[in-house]
Amino acid sequence: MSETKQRVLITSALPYANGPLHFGHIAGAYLPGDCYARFKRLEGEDVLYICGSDEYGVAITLSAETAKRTPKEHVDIFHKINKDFFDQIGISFDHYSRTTCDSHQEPVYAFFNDLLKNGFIEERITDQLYSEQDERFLADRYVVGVCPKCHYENARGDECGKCGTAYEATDLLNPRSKLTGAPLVRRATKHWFILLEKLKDRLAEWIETKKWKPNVINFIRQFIKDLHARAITRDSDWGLPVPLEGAEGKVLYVWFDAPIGYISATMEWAKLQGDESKWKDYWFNPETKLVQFIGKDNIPFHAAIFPAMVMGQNLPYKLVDELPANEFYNLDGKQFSKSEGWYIDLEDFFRSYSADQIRYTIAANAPETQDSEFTWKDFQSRCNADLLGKYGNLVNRVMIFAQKNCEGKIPSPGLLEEIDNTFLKNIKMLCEESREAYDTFRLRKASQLIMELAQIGNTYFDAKHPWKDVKNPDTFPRMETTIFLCCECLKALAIVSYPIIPETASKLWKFLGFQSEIETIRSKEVLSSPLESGISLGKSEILFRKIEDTEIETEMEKLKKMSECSLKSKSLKTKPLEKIKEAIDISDFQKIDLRVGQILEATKVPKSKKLLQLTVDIGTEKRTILSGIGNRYTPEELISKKVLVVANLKPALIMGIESQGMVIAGLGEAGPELPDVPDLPVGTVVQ
Ligand code: B3M
Ligand code: ZN
Repeated sequence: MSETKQRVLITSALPYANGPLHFGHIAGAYLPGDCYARFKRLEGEDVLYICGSDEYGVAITLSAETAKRTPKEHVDIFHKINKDFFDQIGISFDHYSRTTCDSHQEPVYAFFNDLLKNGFIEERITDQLYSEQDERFLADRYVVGVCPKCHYENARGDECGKCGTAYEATDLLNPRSKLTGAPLVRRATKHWFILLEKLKDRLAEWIETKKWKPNVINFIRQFIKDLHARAITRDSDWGLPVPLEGAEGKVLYVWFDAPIGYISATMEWAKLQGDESKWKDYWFNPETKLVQFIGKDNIPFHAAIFPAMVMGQNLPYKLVDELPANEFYNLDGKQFSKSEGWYIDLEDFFRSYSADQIRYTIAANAPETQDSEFTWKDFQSRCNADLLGKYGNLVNRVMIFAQKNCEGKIPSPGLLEEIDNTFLKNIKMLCEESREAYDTFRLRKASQLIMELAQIGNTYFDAKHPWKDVKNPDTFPRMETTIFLCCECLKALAIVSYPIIPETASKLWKFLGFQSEIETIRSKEVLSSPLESGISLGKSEILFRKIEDTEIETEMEKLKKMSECSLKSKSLKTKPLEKIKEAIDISDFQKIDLRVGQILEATKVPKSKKLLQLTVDIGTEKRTILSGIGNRYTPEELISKKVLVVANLKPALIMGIESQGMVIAGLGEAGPELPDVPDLPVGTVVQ
């Protein structure tokens, strides 16, 4: 039978090799990618599942610097740690590469040169953020500041962690160094820009052909409308050097080279297969289905910027067909964070629990349409109530019964009653529904269907009471029919659950007496042909152990302690908080006239280190106010900033200038910090 196989090229976002991965990452881009790859392999498609470490960029140099390592030492460590973690949790990449691999530079330079030749890359002199204190330009990740869009205080230099807006570091308000807190100034330097606006129309047309999640499409539509030129080079010595003369000290921006990492990883895979050009069968084949699994924070680059890069170069690379983007998966309400002690020690975890237990827990609660979270209680109940109580229970009772009463073989079915036919029909229906769920990236649904399948098996077993039938020669054949159909149900269960809990499904497959490995079968064929009677069943064992309440309490206690310890060690580093001052009457408070003002002018007060003379519009009038914030803010960055002003403070003469009020500030790590009031109009009375 000659079947045409569909080529399916699957990728998961290339994780930065700058820190250990955790279950949050697994839930976003890796478990969903792996389940899809496993599902498609069983469907008999020609699957290639590619990933690798993202090793360039300032995210790496920054954490290497903090860890006092060279970037290369740093990525070598985390590439290995992350690769091992993927193995441990059963992510079945066909190849896991890294962007520092030999095959990477060539396709990246080809992209760059084509885009340059085709007029999509342009050299420009622009202002970049420069630290006078460190005497160097600081790339985006070294910069923090106020988001220009939502005014989030601690926005990163490349995109806002709160509202998700992507921008240039120079767009940030009040930019400062992430490492030292030093204020940054703008300074002119040369960089290369990709002229994304030239590809806007093509992108806009292309995106309308996609049937992705509405939130992705809506976000991208807007994103494309706002597309503008973006710098694709950085001042750094870690990264691929810009392949042009006069570009010393400049490297390609990590988001320019990283998505090409999917291609170079495939090239490396082909080389390892001994067929150097085999990667073209996937990337240059219009029939290939390219499915890219990512977390929601990576949407703009996969849905607009990288596709634009592909459109602007000359080779016939595939554009992404499906972009399953997932929301975030947290740990008990907060993001996983090693530095805050809010994480699960993976070594400990895998000593006590299995990969399938965590895979199932994540899948059953996958962050598909909204953020979701891991809690120890939920983990316990998924493992005990579902995996053990439904799945394990069915397998166990059928296997034990068949060993004892059917000579350890698959019995022959007799005449089918209505209950049997209904059971078969329901098995078939659930298999079809689960196919549909996997095919449309709905792991929550697929997990539910697995348990439904196990449950109809349990209900059927109870309803047919084979333990009674076995005792009477007249009903003995009826018992055999029951067990035969229960084995059919187990076969379907193994296939349907394999993408999510592959280790367990493989065991179950062997219990049923199959000699083949489950990953090599064709699900359609196996599901449409009945089991062979008389085949000896394999030796079965308990699939899941019960997780006791005491274990979960210990885990929860451990998590609490780790986070308290890290809080304590943090607060030791910062100074103790001041005591609350003596109580005052509301009338005392109401005497203070607090208003929102906007700084119109700012100049240094001669001979003073920290005093700035500000002209502040407080709605009713303009005031001259002196403020001791000159160590923390440059005059330029204060222009148009909104501030809180004590408007009825008696004027005071400071260094010969009359100050007509006071600007409110709190003492932060880097000096006095102005509280942010972006959303209140000038003149608003604050009370
Ligand atoms: N390394 C960002 C991230 O890990 C980035 C993804 C690259 S995919 C080409 O979130
Ligand atoms: Zn924002």
